[in-house]
Amino acid sequence: MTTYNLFDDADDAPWTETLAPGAVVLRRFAAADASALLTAIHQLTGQAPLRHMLTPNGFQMSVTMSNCGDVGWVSDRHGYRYDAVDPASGQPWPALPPLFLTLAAGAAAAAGYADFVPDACLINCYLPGTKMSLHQDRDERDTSQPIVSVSLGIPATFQFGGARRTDPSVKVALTHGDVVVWGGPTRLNFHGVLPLKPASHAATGERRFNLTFRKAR
Ligand code: MD6
Ligand code: FE
Repeated sequence: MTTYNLFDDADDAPWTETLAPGAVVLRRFAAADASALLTAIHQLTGQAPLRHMLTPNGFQMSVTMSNCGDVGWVSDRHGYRYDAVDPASGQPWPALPPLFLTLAAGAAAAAGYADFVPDACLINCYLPGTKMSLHQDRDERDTSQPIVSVSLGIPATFQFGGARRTDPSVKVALTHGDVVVWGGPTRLNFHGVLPLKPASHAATGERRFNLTFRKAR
């Protein structure tokens, strides 16, 4: 099993890779904030615990999820939606920490999307073997705004396709501190995460966290 050290991924200055017009990977963009982000994730998921949501078909997702922000992304037998309340507790989701807002706005600006003000952050936790099937992010009211997606911990292979499920896709390895910004002509492209390989990272153990920031409302 590969073990990733704290600074394996943080030595280089950030650089940008283009996936498609409108979609970029900002390599290591969040590396300097990683430990503060993980502290915040620990605190947020203490208030609104990570849980397996159900798909509308009744299958349990392999990735565990929580949210912070004005609204959170929820999936259950009724479908997918944004809800101001955590259905597990009946309480509002925790607020977006200021660091999350500045990081998301900074990443969006670096990708060419000015004035990004997210109102929702989905927190995903992957263990080795878990995955996210090919999907579109289309539950947000305002698809003129990009999505900012932060990867922390063990690596994952991100699959990025086209506007149709059957379009060819490219695979991109995402590691600790990488940020994907997704918008414009690719905002509704299909994408997913392949099953994670067993690995360990000094900052997260055998886990990958992904934060996806959206303007949902
Ligand atoms: C993940 N990400 O990286 C899952 N969606 O764990 C997503 O589903 C995603 O990274 C929209 C835009 C960027 C993403
Ligand atoms: Fe997505």
